[in-house]
Amino acid sequence: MKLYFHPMSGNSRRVLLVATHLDLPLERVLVDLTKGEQRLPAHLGRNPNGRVPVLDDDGFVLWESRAIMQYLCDKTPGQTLLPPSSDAQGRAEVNRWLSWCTAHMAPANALLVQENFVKGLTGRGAPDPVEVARGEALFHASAKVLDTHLADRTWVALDRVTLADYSLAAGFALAGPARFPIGDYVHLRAWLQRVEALDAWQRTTPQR
Ligand SMILES: N[C@@H](CCC(=O)N[C@@H](CS)C(=O)NCC(=O)O)C(=O)O
Repeated sequence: MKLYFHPMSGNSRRVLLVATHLDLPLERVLVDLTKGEQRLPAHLGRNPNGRVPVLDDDGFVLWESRAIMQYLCDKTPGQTLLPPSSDAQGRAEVNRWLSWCTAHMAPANALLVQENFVKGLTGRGAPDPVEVARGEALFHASAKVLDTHLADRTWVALDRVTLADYSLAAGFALAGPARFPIGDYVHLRAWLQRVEALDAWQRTTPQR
């Protein structure tokens, strides 16, 4: 299986975390976002959205990071990151947080990453204070929900590491350089430290 990715992309990291956790070998193919390679015809042929990650499993091409995470689990007998459909409630619990990540936490993270990190990296000028304020307001609204949820639990869904943890934590990989206002969220920070201590996190940390 090939993964078209970029090392600083949180959406790519999400897939790498799951593949590493499941011990699935992925051939990594760099799409250099800083050079605009995601908009070249070759990549648009793989993903008309012009984004990474994209998985190619022997000609089956799949985009959208959380769909790829679930596909990798469904291909792996005995895995524990996503309950089987026979455990409807367990699976729904994980899917709840995957959907929430897509709809709420990830857009807040992405806005701050764009303004406070990507703009500088790609020479597109200073952060726009209006957009940063919008990103911070979105961030606080969602971080508060996650922090409260994590006050009395170790992992986001169920009693073990699941796709919910990897999906959400990947969005925090650039929390420092993108200046996420994370300081007050003690439960969220403690959970992030637990994820960062996992072997899959250590083995997918990009080398700068
Ligand atoms: N919803 C998509 C989002 C993918 C996405 O936004 N990827 C970013 C990198 S983290 C990208 O390719 N950006 C390129 C661009 O916007 O030109 C997913 O979960 O895979």
